[in-house]
This record gives sequence, C-alpha cells and structure tokens, in this order.
Amino acid sequence: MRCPRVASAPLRVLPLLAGLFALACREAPDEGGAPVSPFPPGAELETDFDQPIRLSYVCGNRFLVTNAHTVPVSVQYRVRGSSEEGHVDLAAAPNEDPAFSEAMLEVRSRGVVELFVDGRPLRARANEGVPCSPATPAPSLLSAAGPEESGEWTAPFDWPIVAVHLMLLPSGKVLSWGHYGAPQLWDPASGLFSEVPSPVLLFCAGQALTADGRLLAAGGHISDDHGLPDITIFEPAGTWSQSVKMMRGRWYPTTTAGPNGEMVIVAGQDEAGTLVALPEVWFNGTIRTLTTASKSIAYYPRMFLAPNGKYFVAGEDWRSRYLSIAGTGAWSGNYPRRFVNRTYGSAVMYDYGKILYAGGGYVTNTAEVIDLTKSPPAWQWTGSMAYPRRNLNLTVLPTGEVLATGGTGGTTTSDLTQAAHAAELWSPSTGQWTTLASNVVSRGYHATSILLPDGRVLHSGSGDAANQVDERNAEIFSPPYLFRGARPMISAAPPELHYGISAKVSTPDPAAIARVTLIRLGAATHAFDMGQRFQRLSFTRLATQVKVTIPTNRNRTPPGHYMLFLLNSLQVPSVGAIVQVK
Ligand SMILES: [Cu+2]
Repeated sequence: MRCPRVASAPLRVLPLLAGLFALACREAPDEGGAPVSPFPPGAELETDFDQPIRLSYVCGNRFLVTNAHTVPVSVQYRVRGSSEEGHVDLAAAPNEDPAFSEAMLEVRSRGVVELFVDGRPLRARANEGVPCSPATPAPSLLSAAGPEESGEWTAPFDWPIVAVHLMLLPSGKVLSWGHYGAPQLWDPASGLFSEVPSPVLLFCAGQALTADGRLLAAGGHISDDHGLPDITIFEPAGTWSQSVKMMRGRWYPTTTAGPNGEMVIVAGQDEAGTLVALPEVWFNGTIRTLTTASKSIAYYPRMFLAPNGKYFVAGEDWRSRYLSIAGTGAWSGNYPRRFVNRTYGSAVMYDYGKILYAGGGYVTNTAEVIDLTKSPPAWQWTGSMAYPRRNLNLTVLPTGEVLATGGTGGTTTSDLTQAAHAAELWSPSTGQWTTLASNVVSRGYHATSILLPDGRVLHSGSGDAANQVDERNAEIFSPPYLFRGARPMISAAPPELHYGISAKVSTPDPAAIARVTLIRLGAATHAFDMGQRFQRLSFTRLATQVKVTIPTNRNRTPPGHYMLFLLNSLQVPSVGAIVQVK
C-alpha cells in the first residue's frame, strides 16, 4: 500500500494561506461603488496545481474543491453574476495517496465560481458547460441484451498468485507477478502455469518490452515505499537476467519503450523512500541519467512516447508535460487536464498521438482526451462512464475502441463496496461509453487487464495490499465483436515487419478486409498499461493477401512486438498475429 505525502509535509496553514491572500488582494482591483469581482480578469484560467486548495470544474454546475492541508478548512463560494453563495467544509487531507480531501460543490447558477477563505479571494473557475454523464442504465436492460451487444465473461478461474503485474510476451504467453509467490507464466493455449522465480522481488517495479522482445522491469520491492535499483530482464528463452543497476532504487516507476530501443524510466521511490526526481534511460545494458530533467512526479506516471519524439506524461499530476531525453533531458509544456484528480485513473493511447484518460480520484466517472498531433495540445472532455471508478484498467481493442474494466467507486483504496463490475466500452468516434456485461469478482487496487492476441481481454489481480481480499483468479472478457459472425483469418504473417518495406499478410478473403490495426503488447500494473498503443495501418488488397507497410516514423511505431489484426466491415477482428517491428 502506497502512502507517500508527496508535496505535503505538514503544512503550516495559516501563514501559507495568508501569503495567498496577500497575493490575490494585491492583484484585486481597488474600486468602491458597484460590486466588482475581487479576482483579476482571466483568473479562472489560472492553473493552481501547486496550491493546497484547488477548485476544478467537473460537469454541469458541478465543481470539485480539494484540500491538501492536514487540517480541516472551510471555504466560501460565490457564483459570479448571481446572488448565489455558500460554504464548503473540507476535511483534513487523509494520510494516504492522494494526500488531499475533496468535496463536490454543485451550484444552482451557471457562472464563474469564486472561492474565498475568511472572505479573502482564493481561486476562481469558469463553468465550462459540459453535460454530465447519462444515468446509469438499469441492470435489467443489461441482462436482457445478448453477448452480441454486451459481450460475455468467463467464470473466474484459478491464478496461482495475485497478478499485480500482467504482461503479454512475444511468445503469446502471459507473464505475471505480485507481492507473494513466484512469478508465473501462463500459456493461454493450454491453460497451464509454470513458475519462473525472479532474482529479485519485482512487486511495484515498472515494466515494458524492449525492442527485441525482452521484458524489462525497473526497480522492485524492499518494503512499502522503498524500491530496489535493479533492472531485471525476462528473456525470450524463459530465463531471467540482471542488467546494469539504476543510480537509485525505484518503487512505482514507469518504463516506456522509445523509438530507438531506449527504455525511459521515470519516478518511483528509492531505498530511503524518497521520490527519485531524475529520469534514467536504459539502452542495451547501459544507463544514463537525465541530469537536467529533475522533477518529482508521483505514482506510476501515465507516460507515452509522443509524435514529437518526446515522452508525454499525462498524469497523475494535474499538469501534463513533455519529457525530452535528448542530451541530459528537459521538461517542457504545461497542459492541465480538465479534471484535477485522476489518482489511480487509467490512460491509454487509443490512436496515434491520441490519449484517453478516465476515472480516478475520489472518485470520478469523467473522462477526457488529448490529441498530441495538435500544437499546442489541449485536454477536452469526452463522455463520462456510467460508473465512477478508480483502479480501473483501460484496454484498447483491435477496433480502436477502449474497454474499461474493474475498479471501484469507493473512496478509499480498500473499499470494494462500490466495485464496478460492468465493463464499459468507449467509442473514439462518438466519445460515448456503452455499458457491457458484468464480471463476478470485485477488483480494485492492483487489478490488471491486458488484451490477448485472440481479441479477448484478460482481467485479473486485486489484493496483495491494503487489507483487500487476495484475488488469485482471473476472468476473460469476450467483447461483442466476437459474437457478430465469422472472423477474418490470418493464414500467415511475416514474423518481422521492417520500416518502410511492404509485407504481405495472407488471408483467405482479402476482399472482406476493411481495416488493419496494430497494438503493442500489453504490460499492465496499477491501473496503467505501459505497453499498449494502438494505430491503424494502411493496406492494399491482393488476390490472397493484404499488403501492409509500417510507416518509417519510429515515434509512431517504436520498434518491438505488436499484435496485427485484420478486421472486416462489421468490425470483427481476426486473431492477432504477433509481429516484430524493426
Ligand atoms: Cu501497489
């Protein structure tokens, strides 16, 4: 269980607030007569990530107020241009992550909401006029729908450990590990497990596949909040090796594969429990530190290789940013999300340069998207899920739709009373979510999901911490597309696809193929899959094949292993062929 207090060593509230007031008051217009807003023009656009009391817009007339102080605070609000006012009592920040309390504020009038403490102006935030989510559909409607509309779950089946980390390997087998017990290799074809003991305890490491198909895990577990400096590699032959050590330990880091075979490692807590501010870049058994890119970022950052070749950290911090690993490294940009607190929300690159971020916090059903092919990029609202959830997993499907599984609407890490069982499917074309079939097992903290090559989604984990039930089992979801008639078939695919060189994928009926898509193999933990990324491939139809070409842009398709899918016009995918892009 993770309980860091990132930026909140006990705060001396009064002097700090006084400082804020002084600043705000100095900027306020000094006029008598008619009531004038004490906030400077444009104040509602201000970003206030570093401030202990934050105000953010949610949807409709709803706002969220958060308090990072370790004492309760009462704030007053007004709605600009109306007589509406009131107050919000904020509890002290809890001693767990995220280390702030929050309260929903729903106002009657549409207008800028202004926040005050003891009558002094603190923050203002515009009402962005975003509709709130549709009502949760009635369970009776859902159970009436067939699998061609709502998909279908298998019954839970045994898994030898809690699969806190869940990875698809180039062999098509699934590697998993948790806190207790040896890592396990599962063969989906036979259903059999084999134990693959690791040289160090990899619980809470950050893992992703390298360009040549090795699973690289950065860090590991000494104790809660204390990480190992090891880099441990699972080789394709099924054995472990140890690479060069990092400069400091990392517990809760993220590892992201780059365009030239480099593996970028950020965040995590070291042997002493201190956040490691400097990223490191592993390449072929060597490691370098980005000495000019110091930034303390919390939790497993939701990081993606972006179209510009930099690494986009979408969260969990409110402000998204780019990390450049050129030279000694640099951070740039400042793209605040629409929703401030997405702690243990999930994020996925659902198309080239496009990221969906959903859920998280205490607890939201909202979601937002950003398009990194635009400059500057900006987060935009998309549809909200039917169920609020944190510790959910987002998994991109061969269609480019995104499946949300698991997680809980409970406001503490171990509260599974509000567990979300229904899978939900997000459409990139409409921005709307559809509620699908429900699984059986409540999966919250340490739940994991990955896409299998056969187009189903493996959902496992939950437990091994936070006094939760240890779920040593898994369930598999078959999305609706598997109940919509015959699947296209890949009769042969080349094991390697080379940049800029066309390759032929054999299929009995090329005329039926409407789309070709590519998804990097998944590597999920802590509500985030560090491996998966989706893209569409252009193709041409031949007599018994489709011809595809991997674009030469390595930022689009970093080298490594992907599932290649053929889809027909009903959006039914083939079984994916695992191919290596190089
Ligand atoms: Cu954990």
